[in-house]
Amino acid sequence: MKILKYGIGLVAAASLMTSCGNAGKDKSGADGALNKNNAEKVYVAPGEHDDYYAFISGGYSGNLLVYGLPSGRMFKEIPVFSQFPTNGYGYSEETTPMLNTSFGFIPWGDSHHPDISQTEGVLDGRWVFINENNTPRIARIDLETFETAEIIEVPNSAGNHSSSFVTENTEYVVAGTRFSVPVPQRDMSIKDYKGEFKGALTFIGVDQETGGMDIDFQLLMPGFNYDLSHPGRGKSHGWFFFTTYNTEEANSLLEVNASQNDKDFIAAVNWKVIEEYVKNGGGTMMPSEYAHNVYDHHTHTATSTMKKEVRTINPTEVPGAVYFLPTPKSPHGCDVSPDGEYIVGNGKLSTDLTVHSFTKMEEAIKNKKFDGEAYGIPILNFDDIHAGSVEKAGLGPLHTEFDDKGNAYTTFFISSEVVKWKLGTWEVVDRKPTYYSVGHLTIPGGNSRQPSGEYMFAMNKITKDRYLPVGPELEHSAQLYDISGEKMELILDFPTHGEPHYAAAIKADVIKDNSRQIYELDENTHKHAVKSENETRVERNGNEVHIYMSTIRSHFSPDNIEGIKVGDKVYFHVTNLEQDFDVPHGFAMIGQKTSELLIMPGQTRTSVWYPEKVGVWPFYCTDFCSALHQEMQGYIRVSPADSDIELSWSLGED
Ligand code: K7E
Ligand code: CUA
Repeated sequence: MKILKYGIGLVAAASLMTSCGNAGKDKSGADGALNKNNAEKVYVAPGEHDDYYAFISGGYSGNLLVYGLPSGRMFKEIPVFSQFPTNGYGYSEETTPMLNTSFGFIPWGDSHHPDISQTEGVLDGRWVFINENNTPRIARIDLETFETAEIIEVPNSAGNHSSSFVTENTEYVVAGTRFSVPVPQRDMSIKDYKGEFKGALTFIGVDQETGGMDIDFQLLMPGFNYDLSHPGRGKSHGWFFFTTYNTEEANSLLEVNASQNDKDFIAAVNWKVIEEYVKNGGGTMMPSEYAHNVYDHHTHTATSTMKKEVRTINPTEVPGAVYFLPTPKSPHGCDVSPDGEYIVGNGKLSTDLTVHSFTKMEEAIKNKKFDGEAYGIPILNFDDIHAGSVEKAGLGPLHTEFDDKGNAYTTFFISSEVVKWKLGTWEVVDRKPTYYSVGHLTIPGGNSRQPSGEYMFAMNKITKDRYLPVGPELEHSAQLYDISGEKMELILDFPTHGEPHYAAAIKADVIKDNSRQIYELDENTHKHAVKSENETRVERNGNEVHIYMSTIRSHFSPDNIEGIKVGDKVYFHVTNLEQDFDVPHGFAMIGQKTSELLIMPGQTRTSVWYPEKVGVWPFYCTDFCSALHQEMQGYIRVSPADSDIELSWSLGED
């Protein structure tokens, strides 16, 4: 008995290894080799800069990570949907409005797909957008400041997953719902899902001057799951494509019940037609509540506005707006080739990759060759639009990116590999293992007319033995491949943070010279800013005390404050008077129940403190800013609530 058990264990272990894609194999062989030549390819000498920025989703960290390629070095974590005590985002009075929603303040988010703004189908490096899946929102990050500039909530959506992809001129950033829900929300039986729930596809207009976002319209689609999306480009500009699964409209045990249909759909949406319809007054304004949060880098303050209605569109009322392209089976990724001709749908439960032809699709639509309809939306005939299939390419296909030479690269989760294949001939050119269980992959410019042909990196879901063990969970692992030759070459492993669902990457040259070094003190219009130490002061208004404080190497002004009482509400308004690149100061107060502040040169930040204990309490600078950083400190005297100690403050007096 014992021996038999042992035998089974071995078999199970062996099959686990294969499902992890050649685990442990090839580490020093030709395939996964890190020979000297490859090491040089990723070597960025001390003081030198990387060639690319990669913006890697932080997944359940809610944030966005900035990396350099080819080195794989992490440069910054940009807080987006989550509180970030490292710099006070979501804690300071100025930034908490960024996390406001129709559900109130939400401290956390689940970010998935960053996408960089485009002009004429080419990445322009103005902004990067990213979606929040859980409490549906889209954020815009300014690539001059590398700060979150705006967050808009998406109403009538749930599991904001087929997001946030931009059209060729950033006319729209598009957000599709993964979960269909009652629209508007109401109390009803879950069992009545079928035919009653709706899937909202939201088109958010982007102001080309300011980047400001506003929902133009929401398409209320049948109650499927809308998983991923990509814009048309070139000849298919004006269209947007969304993969669907659960066209069965099951509401329980989806792993079985949503895998019944042999084919689900890619929904092809002609947004130009809908735009016209809207221009002519089409659509219905629906009462709806959603937050719109905007950060102003002159006032250094965010404001949150609650919007009250949204324009909804019934797709059956707009002729030519939406068609369904049958696609095998529960597709995940939905990717469009650089020329806009091919739409790739990867059925997770199919071994073949399905490629649709945009030209054929247009032709079939023109000839009205339909194969029935679903909820009034015409279904095209699979054979009429099918460009070709990559057959038996691997197991569990997920996402596809493209290079500049007519090749496509698809990730396979189950067989744990990236497969390179040719557009048009559909032949497999190369395959390389990834370690392990790859999700998305990124080629710089992959979602544009001009992808790069230098690097591809795979973002893996499982890390296992790739790094030194650090307990039960490891950071996810990314792998960088040189794709300049016929065969892909693995050249670097690097850890990511959170879950790197997707990444957007761009040539560093496009953005690095625009990156801001300081905020001009002259342009600081924060209502509690001080422009010099002469303006620093303390004011009492009943129980509220406002401390107008400044920082400069290496002191706070004022640094001694008396007359604060238990029961007060104390506001620290701290302005950093520095006008030098990379000289922030920090501010931390003993016992304060919020994070520190990290204040950039020329910026003002506020935190609130409720003094609870009588005594003399210190505060200090948290960022080692100068040789005398340790001297950068101060004291606050807290007296009993009924004390009559006068408010006073000083700097450099005995
Ligand atoms: Cu992780 Cu794009 Cu959210 Cu696929 S998604 S893997
Ligand atoms: Cu200022 Cu340390």
